[in-house]
Amino acid sequence: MPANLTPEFKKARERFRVAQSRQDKLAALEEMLTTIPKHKGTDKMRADLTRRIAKLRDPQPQVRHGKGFSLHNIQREGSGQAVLLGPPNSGKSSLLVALSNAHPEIADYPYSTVFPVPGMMSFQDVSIQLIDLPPMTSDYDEPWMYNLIHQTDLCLLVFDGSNSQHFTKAIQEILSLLEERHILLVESKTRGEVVDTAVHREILGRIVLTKGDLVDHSAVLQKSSSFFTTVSTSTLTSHGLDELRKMVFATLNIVRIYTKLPGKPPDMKEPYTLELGSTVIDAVELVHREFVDKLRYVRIWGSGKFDGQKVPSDHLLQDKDIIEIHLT
Ligand SMILES: Nc1nc2c(ncn2[C@@H]2O[C@H](COP(=O)(O)OP(=O)(O)OP(=O)(O)O)[C@@H](O)[C@H]2O)c(=O)[nH]1
Ligand SMILES: [Mg+2]
Repeated sequence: MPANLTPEFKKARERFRVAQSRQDKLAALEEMLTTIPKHKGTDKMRADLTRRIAKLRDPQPQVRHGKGFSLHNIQREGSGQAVLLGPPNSGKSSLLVALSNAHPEIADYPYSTVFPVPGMMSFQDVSIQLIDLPPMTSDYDEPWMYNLIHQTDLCLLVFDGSNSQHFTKAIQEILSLLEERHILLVESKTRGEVVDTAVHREILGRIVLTKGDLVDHSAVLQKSSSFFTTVSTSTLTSHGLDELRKMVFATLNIVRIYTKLPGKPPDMKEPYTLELGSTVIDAVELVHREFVDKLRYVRIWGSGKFDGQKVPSDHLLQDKDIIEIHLT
């Protein structure tokens, strides 16, 4: 299958070829990964790009503080992103370890995390990026943390559930720090609603209570549920971790779409992912930008339709729909 590389991809590849610094190389590779068409013909190239990016991103100590290189910028990956935010020692890094492939430092002393650490969490057949953050308190917060939160899809507020008498004060402290920086955590966002007012940026919020192995969480659950939907967990026993994965996926409103060729079974290995409310034409564009102009019709399986029914391009997609794209 031809790769059908886009002009943007080719430009990024040229930038990579001439890049001297590690930062420029990384930026060019990341651009290549975002502009490369996503289909079977580019599977190997995408895997190779991902490997090279990971290698460049894992900085050696001597280049860590290299000029212009920032450890605070995290490139988005996967079908959605959530940050782990909370007071010191609440168990954020432990959650990242339990849920992903990342290895942040875990310690019994506070402020053990200094830099953001990304990790990929699997849920069924999608990957969601989690970012472990340093603790946030009125004595310790840094502008880059708010920048990251500003751009994320979901804020997981992580609290030590064994510390129930301080819960309300602890959450109010974090919510007001966020509000001072014009970030408003919300239980849900309605599509079409104006979410970025001049005053606030709305970000989805959920609460994760940790250390459920130490005490019963029911008292603190009562308090936390009046703020946001809450999951009670323990990384020691793995209690609640499956529920947490499920909650993150459900909150991100991701729609998975599989593709098939006429007369062939669908490719169920790696879905394309879009946000809830996306239409058939959005999926076609994601499969290949050039397909939009060449589109004749799309047949769909799922969506409460007859199998293989032709649907208009503004048809709303549902999770796990299978589409068959017919071009002119
Ligand atoms: N018993 C128990 N201990 C936990 C659990 N999760 C974390 N811990 C302990 O709590 C301490 C803090 O854990 P971390 O994951 O480093 O907490 P953190 O929120 O990342 O801490 P900072 O980065 O310093 O803010 C460590 O000693 C962990 O072993 C849990 O579910 N049960
Ligand atoms: Mg930590």
